[in-house]
Formats: sequence, C-alpha cells, structure tokens
Amino acid sequence: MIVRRAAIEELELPLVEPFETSFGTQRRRRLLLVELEEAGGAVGLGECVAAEEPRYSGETTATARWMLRTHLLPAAMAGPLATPGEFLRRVEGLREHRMAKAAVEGALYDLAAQEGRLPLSRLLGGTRRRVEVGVSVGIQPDLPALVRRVGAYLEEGYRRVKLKIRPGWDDAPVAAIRSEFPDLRIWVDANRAYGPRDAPRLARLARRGGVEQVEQPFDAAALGAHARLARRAPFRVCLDESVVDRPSLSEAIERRALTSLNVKPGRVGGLGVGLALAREARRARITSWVGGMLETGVGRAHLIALASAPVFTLPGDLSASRRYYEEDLIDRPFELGPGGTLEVPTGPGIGVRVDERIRERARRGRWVVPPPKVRKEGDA
Ligand code: OSB
Ligand code: MG
Repeated sequence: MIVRRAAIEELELPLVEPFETSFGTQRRRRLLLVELEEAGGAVGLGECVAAEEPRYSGETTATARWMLRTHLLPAAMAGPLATPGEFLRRVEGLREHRMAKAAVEGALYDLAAQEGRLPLSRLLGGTRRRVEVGVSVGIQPDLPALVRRVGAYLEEGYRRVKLKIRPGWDDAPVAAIRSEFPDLRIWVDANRAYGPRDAPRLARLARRGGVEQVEQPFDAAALGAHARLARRAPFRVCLDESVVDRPSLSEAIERRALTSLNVKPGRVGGLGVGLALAREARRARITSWVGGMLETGVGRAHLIALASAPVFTLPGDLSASRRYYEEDLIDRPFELGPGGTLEVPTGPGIGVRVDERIRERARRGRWVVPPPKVRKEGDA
C-alpha cells in the first residue's frame, strides 16, 4: 500500500438519548474520520473513538486531531506499507495516543482488505456470518425509566444488557431489572467508580442479582483489588480501562486481576493489537469480547469484523445503528437480526458506505494533510 493522500474529517452527531456513565453524560458524539487514499484510488476509512472530554481516557478529539495532523498521517505517507502493522511499528517511538493510532490502522485495514478484494472480517480471521451482540444501558433518571428502557431493548431483540453503575445507582437498579426480567443476562460496568473497600458490596450485588460479569469496578491501576474481587467469585471480573497494551495485559494476567477482557481497538491501539491481546488472554483461559465507544456505522463495521473472529466468545457491546443515532453515517444502518445478532458485512473492506448527505450535515471541519516532503532516518 502506498498512501498518497490523507484527510481528517471532524463530525458531530446527536445521540438518540443522553448516555450517562459514572464519569459523565454524553449527549452527542464529536468524532474524527480518517480517510486514506491509496495510489490506485481506493479510499480507506477509520474512526477515532476519542471523546470531546478526557474522562474515559486522556485522549480527546482535539489531541487526536493534532496527533494525526502533525505525526501519524505524515508517517502513514512516508513510504510504502506492506501491512497495517507496519504502520504501527513505524510510529512505535511515539508514545501513547492509541486512539489516534488505531484510527489510522483501521483505515489501513480497510484499504488492505479492499486491495485483496476481501471483507475485513476475512482479513482478521473472522469465521462468523453473524455476531452476537448486547446493549450497554446508561444510568437513567429513575428506576421506572430504567425498566422501560431495558424492556424496550428486549422488545427489539437484545438478549444481554450491560448496566452502567456507580455508587448510589447499583443495588436498586440491578434488583429491579432482575425481578422484572428473571432470565436476562445482566452485566454491570462501573467505569472505575468504586474503591477497594467496596469489593464485598459489589460481590454481594453481583451474587444476589445473578450478574454474570462486573466490568472495571476499580481504578485502572488497582490490579490487586480486581484480583481480590475475582477470587472464587461466581461472576467474571472484566477489565476495560486497565488494559491498554500487551504489557498491561500480561501484568493483569499475572496478578489474576481478570477473568474477562473487553477488547476495544481504540483503547489498545489497533485491531491487530486487539486480536493479539485476545489470543494472549485465551492462553490464560480468559474470555474476550469486543467493546464499543458509541461508534458510528463506520467504526462499528470495524468492530463487527473483529468480533467475527472465533477468539471472541461473548456478545459484544455492538448494538444496532438506532441504539446510537437517529441517522447513522452509513447508507444501510446496522439492524438487529435473529437471536440478538448483527450481520457481518461481506463487501470488500469494511463493507459499508458513508451516506454523503448525512456526512455533509454532520461535518464540522476537514483537513487535508500533505505528504511529507523529505524522509529522513528516524522520522516518524
Ligand atoms: O466503558 O464500555 C465502556 C462507551 C463510552 C465509553 C466507555 C464505555 C462505553 C460503552 C458503550 O459502554 C458501548 C457501546 O458502544 O455500545
Ligand atoms: Mg467499560
């Protein structure tokens, strides 16, 4: 692949409803699309999952835009690339900024799959035609609203919910959903809102509520607390924010801090890294699944392709387009199918097309990044 033109596009889409977590409320998504044009004319797309505010991680739309313009996109154009992984090795010396890197790597994967006339799913070793999905349910104004919200998702066909929790919104919501829906698969995600002293409470909540999995209850660095919660627990302890690369996963495995891994390519710096982490987790008998960051149809297409790989064995946070956006960016929105599944696109590359009218309405800026003029050793 030779990338001869690169552009960043900033878009803003309103969410169908506010998404509240323990770290804040999001009403819209301000996102970046990375567009790479290959010498042959093919265009690859990647979506950057960084949010407007640095609450989930330190990256933001603004830091990612800067990183892409000044470092990553020039690097992508600084010579031919045999694989998307080669791009990541080229920028290895540049610290952090994994979400920005993953957006470029994702666009390169789209290009590589198009070049091979393959669906991205196949390039990633995917074997499934449909993937099982669930739905992540934000903190609601009150319990009746939560019961209505979850009831509506079940009507739509979801079979597994992930309730966002925080101190003050945990025991009652879990109990309410459990009593209303006795057979439902319930997961919870705290986004680090608890302290190690809350471990007994959380264990009780999960046991009483028949909760299958507790995601990231403690601080990202608190591996010991997660390990204590996981010991002999009848539920899985899942890490999200704690695992950002191979070393942090190895350390978490060694400390026995997890029994489940949420794989988000943005958080770990790419689809390739995500696959590698899931394989490492499997060797330690840890279950992996694909998480989400409220992606549009473009980012979601990448995630669905990833989730089609057999190494992922639990339903992902990969919901239908209408769960997130009134009008998704893509011309054929993802719809929920039989058994709470989404169909894996079969067209070349990511297999979805951007709806240009929606994209134009959502556009807040566009920057074309010129190719670097000279290439020196050590440049990235
Ligand atoms: O912790 O998994 C999380 C969204 C934004 C930031 C963090 C998280 C989430 C979700 C949404 O849970 C999952 C989805 O995209 O459906
Ligand atoms: Mg999470």
